[in-house]
Amino acid sequence: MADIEEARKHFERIDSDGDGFITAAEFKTALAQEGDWNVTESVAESVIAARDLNGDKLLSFDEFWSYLGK
Ligand SMILES: [Ca+2]
Ligand SMILES: [Ca+2]
Repeated sequence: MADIEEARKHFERIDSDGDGFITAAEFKTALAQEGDWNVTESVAESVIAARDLNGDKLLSFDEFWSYLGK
């Protein structure tokens, strides 16, 4: 079971400009920092799209949280 405080910290780490939404570019950068350099922008975009519930191409915390499975 996911912990919302941990999820929030993880979300904030990925959301590097702190606007409350994760873009494909931020996601790609975060994965690169974790050592996964194989993630391209188009891969990051498709990962975001798979979790993006309202179709704005951004991942809000609510969308991030529901992806984790609550
Ligand atoms: Ca952001
Ligand atoms: Ca969204």
